[in-house]
Amino acid sequence: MNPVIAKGLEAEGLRGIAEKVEASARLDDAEAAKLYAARNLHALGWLANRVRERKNGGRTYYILNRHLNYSNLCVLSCDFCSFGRKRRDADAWEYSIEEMVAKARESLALGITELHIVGGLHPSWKFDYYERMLRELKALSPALHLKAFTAIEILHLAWVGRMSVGQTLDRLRAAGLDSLPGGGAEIFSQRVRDAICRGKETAAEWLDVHRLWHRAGGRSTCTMLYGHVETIAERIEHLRLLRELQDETGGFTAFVPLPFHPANNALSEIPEPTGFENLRNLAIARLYLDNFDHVKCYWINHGLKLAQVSLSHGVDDLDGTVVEETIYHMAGARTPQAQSAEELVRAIRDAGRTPVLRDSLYREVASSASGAQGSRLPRDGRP
Ligand code: V47
Repeated sequence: MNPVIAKGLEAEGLRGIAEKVEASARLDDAEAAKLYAARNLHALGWLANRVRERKNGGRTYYILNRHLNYSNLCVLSCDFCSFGRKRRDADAWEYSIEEMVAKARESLALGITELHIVGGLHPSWKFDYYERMLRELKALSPALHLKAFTAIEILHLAWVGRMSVGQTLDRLRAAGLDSLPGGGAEIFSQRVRDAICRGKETAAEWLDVHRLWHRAGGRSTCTMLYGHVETIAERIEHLRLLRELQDETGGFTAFVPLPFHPANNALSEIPEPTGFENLRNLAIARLYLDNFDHVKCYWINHGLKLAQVSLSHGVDDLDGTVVEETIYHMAGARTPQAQSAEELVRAIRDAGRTPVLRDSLYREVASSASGAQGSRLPRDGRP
């Protein structure tokens, strides 16, 4: 081990943890708290990088995807959210299925393989609207992967359709649903939920949706929205609940931390997490979530430059081209809405990593040798 790192680990009292990491032993909550107390990011990043390289070598994944936020109308009013609107608001929107199909068709022609579809909890759409949405999008191409509806939306659709969650998932799968995105988890602690999203479904309900989906053979991602009113202990509890469900089902493909964005919401007096905070959070997630194959740094909410640095702090996935993003841009994100495949590949290569174009299940589509090959997205990623 590099003597500077060894000294840093020693000074932070992390030698025992480093030995466990080397032995691929599981870290407990007290050890996670010790990692969160450490201030030597260099040493933390080095440790997380050991795990990243053991699991994924130098490979760094990216995907040609498009996000589609079908409506910002929402029956909830979460304090952290800058996206949700009521009917009376001038900037509320709802896409018709024809508009969604047109957007998807444009992006499909440019090489995307995945649509990431999420929106508010719409006040009046019926269940069959969502089924028709999936069916008509799938009809564009059976190979187009539909990653759609957070667990919170699934619970809303179950309520709208007067069905059990299992029946809801079955119906949506039959209409074309391929996987679930990880949004809506926020922080699992009920104290925090009561403080920032009163009335939203509980941790147990969020976890149950993913459990049912995994048991039926489905895959999903999971998230943690951090950097607002939660304590470090509550972050660790959140990670523990995800790790426990992953032990049980193995259905999560990746963990995606979401740093809080404070603009235009009811928590805007809270400053956004710093770069240091974001990097150490990614590194600690990599160290603690030993049963996850992938940790994703979503470049939209971390910035591409920090995302690039994260590739040596535990991260092995940057998400994708995205094309159109509203949730973070309404909350003050200063990143572009889209990234070309060429820019992602350049960022990955410049960080000394090997770009791997992946599909939604982390199967390789084309790798470093071909770089951005396969994408016909122009340089700014937009159609
Ligand atoms: O569900 C909303 C969060 C999520 C804010 O699964 C906020 O691969 C920070 O889940 N500040 C949507 N976070 C984004 C999301 C996502 C993104 C990329 C990849 C994947 C994946 C999932 O963003 C919401 C909510 O949890 N969110 N508002 C905010 N102001």
